Amino acid sequence: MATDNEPNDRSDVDVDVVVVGAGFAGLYMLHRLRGLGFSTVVLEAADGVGGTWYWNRYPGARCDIMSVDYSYSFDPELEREWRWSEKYATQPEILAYANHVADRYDLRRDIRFATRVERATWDAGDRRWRVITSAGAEIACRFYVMATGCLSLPKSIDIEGADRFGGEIYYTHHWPHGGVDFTGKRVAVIGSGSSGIQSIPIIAKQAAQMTVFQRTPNFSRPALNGPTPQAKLDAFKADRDAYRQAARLSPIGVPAPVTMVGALQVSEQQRRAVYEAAWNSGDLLPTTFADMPTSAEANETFCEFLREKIRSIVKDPATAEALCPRGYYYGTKRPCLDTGYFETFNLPHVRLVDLRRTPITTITNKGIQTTAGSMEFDAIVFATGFDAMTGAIVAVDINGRDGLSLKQKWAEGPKTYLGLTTVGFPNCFLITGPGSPSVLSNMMVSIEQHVDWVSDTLDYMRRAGLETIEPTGTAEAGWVQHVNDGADITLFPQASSWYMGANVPGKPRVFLPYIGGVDRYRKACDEVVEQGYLGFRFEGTGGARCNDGVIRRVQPDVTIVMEVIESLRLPPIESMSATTA
Ligand code: NA7
Repeated sequence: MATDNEPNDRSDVDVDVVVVGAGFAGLYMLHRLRGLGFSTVVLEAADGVGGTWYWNRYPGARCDIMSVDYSYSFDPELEREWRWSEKYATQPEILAYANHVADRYDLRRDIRFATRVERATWDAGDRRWRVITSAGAEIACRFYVMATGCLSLPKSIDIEGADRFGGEIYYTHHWPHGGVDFTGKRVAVIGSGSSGIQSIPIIAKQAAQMTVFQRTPNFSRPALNGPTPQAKLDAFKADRDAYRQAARLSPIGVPAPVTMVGALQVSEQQRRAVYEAAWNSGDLLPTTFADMPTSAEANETFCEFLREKIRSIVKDPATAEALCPRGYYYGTKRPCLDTGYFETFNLPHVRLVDLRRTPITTITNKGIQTTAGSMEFDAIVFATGFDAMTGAIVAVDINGRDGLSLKQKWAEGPKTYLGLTTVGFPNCFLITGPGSPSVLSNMMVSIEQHVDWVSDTLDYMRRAGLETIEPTGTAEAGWVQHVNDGADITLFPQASSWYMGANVPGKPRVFLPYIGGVDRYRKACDEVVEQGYLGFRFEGTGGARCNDGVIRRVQPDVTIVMEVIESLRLPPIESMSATTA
């Protein structure tokens, strides 16, 4: 890893763009903006690049989208020179890739490391953002880009007594760089999401005793990690461009067959064959049946198949039953891929505590107390998740036009146009923000699409002499409605998931990502541009204009129905009256 990361630069500067975050989104954003000749500063809280892959160093951390897919596509040379060693790369390998990219494109010189953004304020007079960093610097910029990731702000530990524990405490999202040796220790892990499911089998191999505190059981299937499947490599090598394009035009950002067949349209035998193939695919998002996200009855057939698998693996029937997910439908909470997760519960030194039956009452100096009694531990690992999608954005004190605070604006749930912009915050962009496919897709594909859209927009504005861009209220309201309508025809809103904000006490229950698919979403973003930036208002020295409109619906055949409500061409700024300002 490079060591020339410059921490805490205190100098005040004035640049075209400030980007917050040096994860995969921030790195590519910087690369694109530099290529277009925009002066750019990236502000990063960590002392290295990689974002989520910098922080989440827990044992077993790896991606669960195949690495061939979970990598940049913007430069064929980069693709040619980088070889992933496994189908699902480990966190160290993904972090090495992020560092390779930072070095290869000489990105570090524009990144201020160990620098947290504390406040960003729109200065309407100057038409610039003023960004205050933890180092005390003020950076002025025309455009402000939040590339802060969807799962980057950890959820506060909401368990009584957590600060009383006298033993070792670890958080999967903030793991010690030197690793942890659990040999001979009595270890508790709280949480059975992806981080828990990936780390528990590995920690269990070291620990003398291991106790898993599970609130909600999760659906998980074997990752079957190993070399990248030859068929995938062949398809990729045969025609790289076609492969990448297929990913961009797929529902989830990974080339995969799409089915129109419903689970209840086929015989039980045929259904089982599809489910067995899914189980043996080692693929997070295998193609099963078209009605899986929308039909409770169809979805339940897969849920029961997966429960049967758990029962067939876990020897103790009571433990197996406690591990069986119930009360929500497959996919409506983020499913997992694992390596020996359920098998771990067959080990004699591993036990499961079902918090639905015996909730934690408090954490004590020596361990954890549930309604069933107290247990003592040497170490507690918190794998309790994130304030997803909005947490990291509103953690920064962002103030837009007329002093409007983003946190206040989003108090009842995020409101965006395309998940990219929000009314009241001119020249502010969100990479993979709420209301975009983001976490329901291969993040790399969604990141590249957003970064390209923002870069192209900034380039267009410069050429057209436009200084500010902001969505209209009509466009934003229409998009929010469209995002909600999409979610409401699925089973997703029924689950208490982080997609719904339900994991964070007090967070409004709103479906956060866009469920219409990467393909339709891309089409919508492209159409917005083709229709003269439908739903955006621009101002600049050359005048102001607004093509107000709304995306009415995105049809299944990927046509977008858009309606232009009114097209306004406003006079140059110098002569603009209060009604047009
Ligand atoms: P997740 O998926 O949000 O999992 C967090 C887990 O911690 C989940 O099982 C939670 O149960 C559990 N949790 C959270 N708070 C508590 C309390 N107070 N008591 C007991 N259990 C609790 O986060 P991950 O880090 O595992 O994964 C995040 C994403 O990263 C993952 O989806 C992939 O996209 C990669 P709950 O389900 O809320 O009942």
